[in-house]
Amino acid sequence: RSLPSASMKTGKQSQNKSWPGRVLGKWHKEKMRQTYGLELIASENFTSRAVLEALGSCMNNKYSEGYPGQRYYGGTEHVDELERLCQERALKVYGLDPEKWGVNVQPYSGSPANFAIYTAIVEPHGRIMGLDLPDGGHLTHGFMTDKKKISATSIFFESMPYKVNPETGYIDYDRLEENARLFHPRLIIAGTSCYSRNLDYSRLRKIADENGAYLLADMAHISGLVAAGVVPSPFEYSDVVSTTTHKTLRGCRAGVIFFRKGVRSVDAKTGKETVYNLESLINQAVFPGLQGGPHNHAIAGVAVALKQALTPEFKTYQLQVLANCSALGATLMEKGYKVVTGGSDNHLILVDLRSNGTDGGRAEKVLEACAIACNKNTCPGDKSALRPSGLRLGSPALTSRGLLEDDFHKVAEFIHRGENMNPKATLKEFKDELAQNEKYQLKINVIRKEVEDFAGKFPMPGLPEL
Ligand SMILES: *Cc1c(COP(=O)(O)O)cnc(C)c1O
Ligand SMILES: *[C@@H]1O[C@H](CO)[C@@H](O)[C@H](O)[C@H]1NC(C)=O
Ligand SMILES: *[C@@H]1O[C@H](CO)[C@@H](O)[C@H](O)[C@H]1NC(C)=O
Ligand SMILES: CC(=O)N[C@H]1CO[C@H](CO)[C@@H](O)[C@@H]1O
Ligand SMILES: CC(=O)N[C@H]1CO[C@H](CO)[C@@H](O)[C@@H]1O
Repeated sequence: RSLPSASMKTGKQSQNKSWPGRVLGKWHKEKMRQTYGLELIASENFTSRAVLEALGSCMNNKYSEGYPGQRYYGGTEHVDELERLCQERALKVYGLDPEKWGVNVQPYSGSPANFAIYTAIVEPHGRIMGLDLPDGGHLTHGFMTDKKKISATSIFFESMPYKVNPETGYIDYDRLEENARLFHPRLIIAGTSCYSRNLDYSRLRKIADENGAYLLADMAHISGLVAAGVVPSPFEYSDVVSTTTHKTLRGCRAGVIFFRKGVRSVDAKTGKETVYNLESLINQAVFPGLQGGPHNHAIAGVAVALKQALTPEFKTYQLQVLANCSALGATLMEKGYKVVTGGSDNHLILVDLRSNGTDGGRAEKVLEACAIACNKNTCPGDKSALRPSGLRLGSPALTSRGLLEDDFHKVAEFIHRGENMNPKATLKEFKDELAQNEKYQLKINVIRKEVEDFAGKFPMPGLPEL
């Protein structure tokens, strides 16, 4: 490997003159960071060369407002074919019958997909219930604080969050059930960004039914695991399913919405059938409701990623993601760290650092200095969302680089060494220390160098020449 080490102090670029000019541009340093760092951010992954080629293709150039067969532009015969192929593959990956499920592959990303669903099936200021952000939910599930409505999903819709039990870290379904009876939501959202356990979809379905609410499963984080059949699928219980395509699914950045078709319910007394009309509501909400021209290059990238998701290698990968995640959690617990809920059913763990006299913010920074990327996260029971006490660690990205269980033991070792360099100081004091104290810098750099040497041994998927 001839790539230079991405030194933290200088961030020096490659001086290799024969390297194509474009890589001396802005993203060269980012490439170095990705190649020589340990990527443990649970929502990230390394997509494939084929997906990146699709993204960089001429599909980027084409305007095609509308849907296949009904466009507002000419010259769309090939993008029509592409979008139909992407739809077919999306249904196939999740084993869905096209008579019962439809799909929209145009959302630009996960957040716009969710907003489109709300505008489609919840009237303005209608009520939604999602897992609270500090408890592992997503911003777009109606996040607000006591001072301010933060997400547009809490400004344009009325949000009442549900929570995890602060003692156990598991979702408090009983309380959700009680609150739903009082709040009468139009929509319940089952989906998480930082929750290491499987969701009880059947319980959520029951709560939704009791209130005549729709159930939306936002499987953004776990859609690759669901595709491989290694975690429970939400489809059986949901009316609508949304996902991103760039997390465990390992495609490019985009969003997809699945919706039910056909009979929604049958009246027990009269036998009268109610049918879903989600197809037109959701398609219209995406375009022309919220978006203009679809990103055809992204749809191409998603179609490629979905094809890859149908391979046996993809299933092997997802099983390894689970195995590596539990190996990481097990090693950290052996070292005495507290892992929320005591483990994981999926690709991520949440480490509670409160007993360590530190917090997630400082831990994130010290690990960043050691070339380990992860993110701070609130833990169940945290008093302030501004000073989260946990660290979210995920296995998908490093598993894509070929790390196996033993390698993850080493990753845990690096985390532990980095963590032990975490001074009992404020974030600002720590940053000053890092900037000014040479002895401290040297100690950190020893770890960083070892991390870079270790990470550099694993090939980086994608376009190595770019
Ligand atoms: C990541 C995520 C999203 C949003 O995805 P973006 O592509 O970042 O907009 C939505 N919901 C959940 C649960 C997520 O984890
Ligand atoms: C410089 O870049 C070229 C082009 O990718 C590569 O083949 C070569 O090995 C690099 N040389 C050094 C010294 O890094
Ligand atoms: C954090 O906790 C672990 C496990 O008890 C311990 O090994 C480590 O030294 C602690 N680190 C700090 C900075 O307290
Ligand atoms: C070990 C492993 O899963 N390797 C895969 C990593 O991801 C790329 C695509 O992003 C695949 O091509 C590799 O097979
Ligand atoms: C602790 C743990 O879950 N270890 C697993 C790690 O991954 C391998 C598969 O590669 C499993 O066999 C282990 O059980």
